[in-house]
Amino acid sequence: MSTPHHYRIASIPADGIGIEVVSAAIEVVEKLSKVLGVFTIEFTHIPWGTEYYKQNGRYVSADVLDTLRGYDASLFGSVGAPDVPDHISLWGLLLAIRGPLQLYANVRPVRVFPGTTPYLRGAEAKDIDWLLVRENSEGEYAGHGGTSHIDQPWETATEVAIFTRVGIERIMRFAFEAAQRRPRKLLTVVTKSNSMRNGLVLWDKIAAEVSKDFPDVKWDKMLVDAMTIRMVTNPKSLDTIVGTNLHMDILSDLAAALAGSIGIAPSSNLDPTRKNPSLFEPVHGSAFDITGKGIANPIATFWSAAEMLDWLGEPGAAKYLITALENVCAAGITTPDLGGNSTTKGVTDAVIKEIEK
Ligand code: GGG
Repeated sequence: MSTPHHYRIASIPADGIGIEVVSAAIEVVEKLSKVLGVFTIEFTHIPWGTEYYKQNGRYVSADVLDTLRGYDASLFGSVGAPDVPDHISLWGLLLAIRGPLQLYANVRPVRVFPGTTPYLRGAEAKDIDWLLVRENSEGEYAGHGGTSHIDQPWETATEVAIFTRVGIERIMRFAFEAAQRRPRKLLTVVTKSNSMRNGLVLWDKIAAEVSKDFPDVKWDKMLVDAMTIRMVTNPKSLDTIVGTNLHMDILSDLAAALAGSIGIAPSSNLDPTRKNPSLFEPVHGSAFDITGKGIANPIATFWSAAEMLDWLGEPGAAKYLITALENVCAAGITTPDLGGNSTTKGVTDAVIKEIEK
């Protein structure tokens, strides 16, 4: 018998409900490792987040990248606190990791879980089964821009959207490959290349170039405004979707809501070259309105942990975990965001029981 592979994971719960759902996910993954016996796993707590910021004046330690490079992957919770401006917390933590570590592909699968109803008039569960691919290092999130004439009547702020051939080409190729692996082999490229006449025209141009290498993938283009209508009125026509950092940040929240709840939506921040460790996190934020109430939905983080195991080379364990999650949801053991009356602990215990079966 071969020795089980050992994985070292940085756990960064950070803020709000992130702390509750990451600790639940660690419990679940450790149980999975014991029951299956095919891998071992060790989580190391990294205390970055708003409390760290209040004590140290920064959200992450100075050696943030070297620290993360010491692990096989990171499991992240959520960032944001009521008493710190959102742009300080987001740039201090998540964006201090994604860009510099070149985690350029943010992958967000969206489908309707058993026991969950799509939030879409007339839609059936099978109508929503999408793979959203968000460019994760460029656009308005590249960090270019500034403010001048502060507090003057002519105060000016710029947010420069940066798009490079290298950046667009690598995400486009990633998206075509992802679409090619899925049964329908269908890709929609989202831009706004009518009003954004430089960067997003380059997106259209590179999409057409890259498509030549994927003759078996059927692809089309959509402007982001029209795309919101298509997602609501014709969800069946979509499969894999790729777009810019900002557009897909917005569309992935819409997609998660249409599928039933952002509480189940997972996300992988990948470096497809595998030079840097990837980071996995629920799509949702810190949700201070429900923090401490014990009702945060842990499914998005469990599903993100399953995506992490798959990425690390444990597809069997990932599938086993997803099946356990589906069975628990199908049995109606869900938190209030899905219409249930269970708690974070109730769902976690039920998933653990399902894993032990
Ligand atoms: N777990 C994800 C999280 O904390 N999100 C907070 C947020 O504001 N995210 C924006 C983004 O994903 O770019």
